[in-house]
Amino acid sequence: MDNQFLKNGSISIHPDVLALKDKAQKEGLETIWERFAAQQPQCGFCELGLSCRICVMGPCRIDPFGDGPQRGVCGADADIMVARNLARMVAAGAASHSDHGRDLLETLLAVGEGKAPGFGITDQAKLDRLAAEFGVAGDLPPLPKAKELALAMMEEYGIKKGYLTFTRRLPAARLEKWRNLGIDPRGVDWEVTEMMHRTHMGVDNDAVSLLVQALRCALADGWGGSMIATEISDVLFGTPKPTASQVNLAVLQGDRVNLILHGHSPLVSEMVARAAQDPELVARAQELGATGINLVGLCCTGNEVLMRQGIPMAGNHLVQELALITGAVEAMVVDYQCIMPSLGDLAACYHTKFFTTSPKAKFPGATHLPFTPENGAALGRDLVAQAVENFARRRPERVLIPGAPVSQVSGFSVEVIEQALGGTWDPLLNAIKAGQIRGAVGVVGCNNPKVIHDYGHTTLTRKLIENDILVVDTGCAAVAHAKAGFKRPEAAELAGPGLKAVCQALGIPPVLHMGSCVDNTRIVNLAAVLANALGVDLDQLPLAAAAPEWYSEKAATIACYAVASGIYTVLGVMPPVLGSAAVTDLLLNGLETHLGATFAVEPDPAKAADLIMKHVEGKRRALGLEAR
Ligand code: SF4
Ligand code: MSK
Repeated sequence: MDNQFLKNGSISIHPDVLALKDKAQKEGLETIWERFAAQQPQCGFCELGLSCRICVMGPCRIDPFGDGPQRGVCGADADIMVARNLARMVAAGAASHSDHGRDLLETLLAVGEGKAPGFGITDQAKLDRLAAEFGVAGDLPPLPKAKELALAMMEEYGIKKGYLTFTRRLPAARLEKWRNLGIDPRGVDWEVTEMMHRTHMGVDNDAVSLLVQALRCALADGWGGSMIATEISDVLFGTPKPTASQVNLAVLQGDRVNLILHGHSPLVSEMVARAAQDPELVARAQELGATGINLVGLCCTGNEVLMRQGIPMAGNHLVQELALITGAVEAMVVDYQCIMPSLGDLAACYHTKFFTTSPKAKFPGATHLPFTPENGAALGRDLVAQAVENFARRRPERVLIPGAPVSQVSGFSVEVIEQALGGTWDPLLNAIKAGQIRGAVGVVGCNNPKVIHDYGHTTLTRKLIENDILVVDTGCAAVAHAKAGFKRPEAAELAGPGLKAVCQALGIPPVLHMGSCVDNTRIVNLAAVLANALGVDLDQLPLAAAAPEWYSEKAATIACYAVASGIYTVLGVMPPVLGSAAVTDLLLNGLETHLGATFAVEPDPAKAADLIMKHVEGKRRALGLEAR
């Protein structure tokens, strides 16, 4: 893999990131980039997927050049090893998202039972729609209805007879493809457990069979656990609407108490957001010399509160350590996923308090204050109060907040896009048919120190919008795009003439923010809505997905459910599969016949844009639309 950071030392396209990296160096502090360099050269067997430590007869490795061992101790060959490793990545990603979804359900259940003070039903219309979808009696009052819906959705996790309820949102042709391949997802936990079982030593030893189950497991996430997380977050906290806010490290403020919300779940962060408006706490902050309390987000918890509350976004994955290195953070509150284990040590180098709040996620150097639906409101207040009291310990001479905030508009849920179009999908479909908008692409996923920070996202997206392709985004990619200014309505000027005209007519930017990692389900939902409106399957639409800087197991799962849903997906970082020609070929070519979509891998984002544009034009041609 071509490693730009190791080649020329570039770490990021952003001056504020570079300024804080310099500060870290001057202060003798290590960040992800030093640790990444210290790991070089990374293990070649592992990079190819040719190492295995599934059992203690190993660890084993296979020599890709053929001079050394060609089988593990148990007899597993390269195909089995690579397929098992990839399948376990997908299972871990599905488990992570879906467990997040389960936490939302536990809270919805507690709300329904009157045991979660501070929480309530914010989007009653969505509760009603979901209740109807899950067969809950329509005439129940809100709280019993919430309880019954939570219980019905919990069934989606178990040994469900029949297939996951949300899959009914898809065209019949897609479900038939899944049935033919044997990948219609059953219970979420069932698919994850079966994946772990099959990859135990001596169970499923056929690479194709393993990968087919990996797709099924990913679908149980995309059309199960993750979709539950998205939908129930909307019920509890509101379906996102276009909200003006700001992005950059400079959303931290020198004269206010700064509290960062980091991770993925909205449960604690929503309670913190409410507590931060408590006049008593604001008055106490002022008594201590601050002008107020400033909440900011990071990563996907940041996306959750950005979309619903307009809380500004400090940055994405690679920025989390640098946010503490500003020296201006009174408290960082985390839940789970993508939180670096280094943060506790780093916080201790400053006055920053580092709080963990999930009973599932403890960290070194953290103060652990576990969340429950019952204690959420009180916990939110306690966290803000502790941040406020910590303001007095800040050392102004160690503070550096570089750069300036960039404005952005976020929060384009499927419901809001439909409303903006006048309650019908026709204007969007007509713009696509007329070629004003060539197609749409979800640019999603993480940062990875193997790629210059945000270079992949911004280069790819700039080229797509210049060529009249509408971009929707989530996760860390969304932060990169916002920092680049793509999420201001004025960014329509950056788009090609067709897309620019549509954006200007609707007053929207050419890059629409659809949320956090679990909210990739909004993107596949949107694809299903458009496919249903046109009476075609998803793979026939001029759509694609890309994850130019992905790093996580969850991203691998998202990519798998996107492809299995019929969406061509381009990865910017090679997954560890090159050790098996059979697995690589299956992913790049073999899925097309069965699913109408494949993976591609292209580290150069400009070339990735070319691949996507070619794909989009090919789909247009096949639909009988004008094509370039
Ligand atoms: Fe080695 Fe097989 Fe055990 Fe893997 S499962 S560690 S290849 S013996
Ligand atoms: S936070 S999974 S680095 S997008 Fe969702 Fe960002 Fe990727 Fe985590």
